[in-house]
Amino acid sequence: MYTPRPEDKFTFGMWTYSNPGRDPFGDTTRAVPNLEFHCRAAGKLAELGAYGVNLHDNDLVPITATPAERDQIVATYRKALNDAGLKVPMATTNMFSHAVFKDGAFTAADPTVRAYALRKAMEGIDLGMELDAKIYVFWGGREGTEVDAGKDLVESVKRYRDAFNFLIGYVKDQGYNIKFALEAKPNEPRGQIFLPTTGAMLGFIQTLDDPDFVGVNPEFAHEQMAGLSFPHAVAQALDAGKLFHIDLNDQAPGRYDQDLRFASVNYKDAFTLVKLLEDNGYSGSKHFDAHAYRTEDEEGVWQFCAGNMRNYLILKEKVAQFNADAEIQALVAELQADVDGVAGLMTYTPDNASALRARSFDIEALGAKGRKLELLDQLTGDLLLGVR
Ligand code: DIG
Ligand code: MN
Ligand code: MN
Repeated sequence: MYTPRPEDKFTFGMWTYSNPGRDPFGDTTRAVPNLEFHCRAAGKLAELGAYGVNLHDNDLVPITATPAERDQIVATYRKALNDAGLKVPMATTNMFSHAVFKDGAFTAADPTVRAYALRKAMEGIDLGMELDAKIYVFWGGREGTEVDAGKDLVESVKRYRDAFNFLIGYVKDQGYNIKFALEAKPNEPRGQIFLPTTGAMLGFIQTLDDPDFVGVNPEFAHEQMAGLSFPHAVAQALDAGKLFHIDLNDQAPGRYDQDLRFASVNYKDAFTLVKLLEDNGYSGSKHFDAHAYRTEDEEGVWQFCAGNMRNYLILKEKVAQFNADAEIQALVAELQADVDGVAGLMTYTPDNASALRARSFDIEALGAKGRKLELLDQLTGDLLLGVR
């Protein structure tokens, strides 16, 4: 039971399983990763049942590498992936580690930094294509401010848009089969990060020259950091046909970005999220953008990787149980029932408008009707806690 298989499409970023445990108050607690470790890790992840590995350009190729060194590294890693049978479904550019990006990349006030960011993104996209990635994520970790007076806030949105319009043009001219997914975060590492939520990203995408080319990559921790509901953000992305990728993890409210193991904190939100993905036939990667506790050794890291996938599969079974539970389903149906036959009146036609204006509503009776949500929530909790 709960054994992950490649067809589950579970993926891990190279930066997740190889996180060396450094934090703002302490040094590494695990080995700093090198190419040999990543090649070995490919086999280990395949053994655990993962489908693929995602990467930033510099997770694999150091920013200082020569073209010859780059080609050698890519060839070595491709062999390890092929031997392990792992895919690279998603790639992305690191535009947040090097000091050059300390005040942003696409929205940096310095135009030379913006120009360099475009070149680096084109090279990152080339690398992603070489590894047969289908989704290219953009997380603007440094795109923001501590001092709002330092940037024209409207011009910054325009610069962001110009960058994506440029890179979409590049991808089309190259004939690449890849789509973009934008990942929001409200803050950290910047005091304020531009386009802070998935909702903001969905609005921004509509201002691009080719909105169909771009979707979103919502992350559980990032919506929760903003005090928002991750399932609600994902539901809006699904409705818009824009859920191109997803970063799964967990997060305690009101904390820095903890990137905890999926469903290790918010079981009910994680259940709701898995129900959304499964009920709506989400077929993309289920990417765990998380890392093991700083306390763990390498064995603990593999237990962390296995735990992410195990938790998803346990909740997937709970969703099937919820959907098959006669009492729960009867209650859910009852709560949505169109007892007065008004559903057909709520698509605009002049007749429907007249019918609604002519109709009498007993709002006192409507307001007095119990919604049975205590019962539904208890039944759901019973199911999640394994007593139903
Ligand atoms: C952080 O949540 C970001 C970076 O790790 C990466 O750019 C992106 C891809 O999952 N998530
Ligand atoms: Mn995160
Ligand atoms: Mn992420």
